[in-house]
Amino acid sequence: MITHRNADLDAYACGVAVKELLEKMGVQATLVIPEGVSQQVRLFLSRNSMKYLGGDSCSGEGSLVILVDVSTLSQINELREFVENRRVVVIDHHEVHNVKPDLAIVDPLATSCSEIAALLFREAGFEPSIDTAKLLIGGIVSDSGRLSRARDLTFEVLAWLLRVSGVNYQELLNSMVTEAPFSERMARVKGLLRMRVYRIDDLIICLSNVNAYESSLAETMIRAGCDLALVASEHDDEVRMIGRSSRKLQGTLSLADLFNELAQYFRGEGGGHSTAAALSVKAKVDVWTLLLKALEKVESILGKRAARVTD
Ligand SMILES: [Mn+2]
Repeated sequence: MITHRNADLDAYACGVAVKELLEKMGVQATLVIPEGVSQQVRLFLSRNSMKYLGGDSCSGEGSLVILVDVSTLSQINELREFVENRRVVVIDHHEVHNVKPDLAIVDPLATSCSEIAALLFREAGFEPSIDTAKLLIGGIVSDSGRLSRARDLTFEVLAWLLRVSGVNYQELLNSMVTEAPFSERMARVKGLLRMRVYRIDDLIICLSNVNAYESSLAETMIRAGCDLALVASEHDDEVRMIGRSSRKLQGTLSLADLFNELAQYFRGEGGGHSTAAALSVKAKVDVWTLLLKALEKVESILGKRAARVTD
């Protein structure tokens, strides 16, 4: 059984659960995780005192390969060859892309691969071990955006997992809290100190610069109440800017358009989505020149002048 490389909690949980289910049914299974698990999984395992159950290479034996949470073969690196000569089962909540399985257990409406694995357990009439239940709950919670993308079946299967395992949900959630590293928190705080704020009617537009953790800062600015957060940064031979916007700007200002225009103006490369975009300029441009030019473009798109906010 193989997960995508650098498995996240959902992929790892799903892999462990399917392995356990197969073993309960009398089938031998090995879990292979290309490049090991992510930092998130390592933290989860150590906080819950769990053993890591993955390996990183396939023995030549197994006749059947199960891919869990793998949507394209490029996610499993050099194991592609191993997979190509064997019968393949796919268990996933993504629509399958370039994998041609002999059997697909794919449910794009499921929040996570873990949700599918938990449903398989329940349908097969088996109960997962406590550790596996913890992993599955963690996988569902993390891949569903803390249940914001849950469907009714998600709650049903979560309730079932909690009941059969006796896991304490609050304690489990606490074990998933992560704190940003010192350097990231410091970058955000410095970025907030340097922030220049403008308003156009009831829109709050915020500009700042940091040289690392730009998106972390931009997201912090949006959470603090900015409708538009533009963060510029200087790197070796380029200047970059990223933008994030609040829901309120949707339909009024597309960051993809704004950043395209700025890319043309500064002869850089830019683009993105309507609420998140990035620009890279390979020239010595002052970060504030870039930010204030962006503000000017925003004023012209909205057809109004921005007023600087000071205390
Ligand atoms: Mn997933």
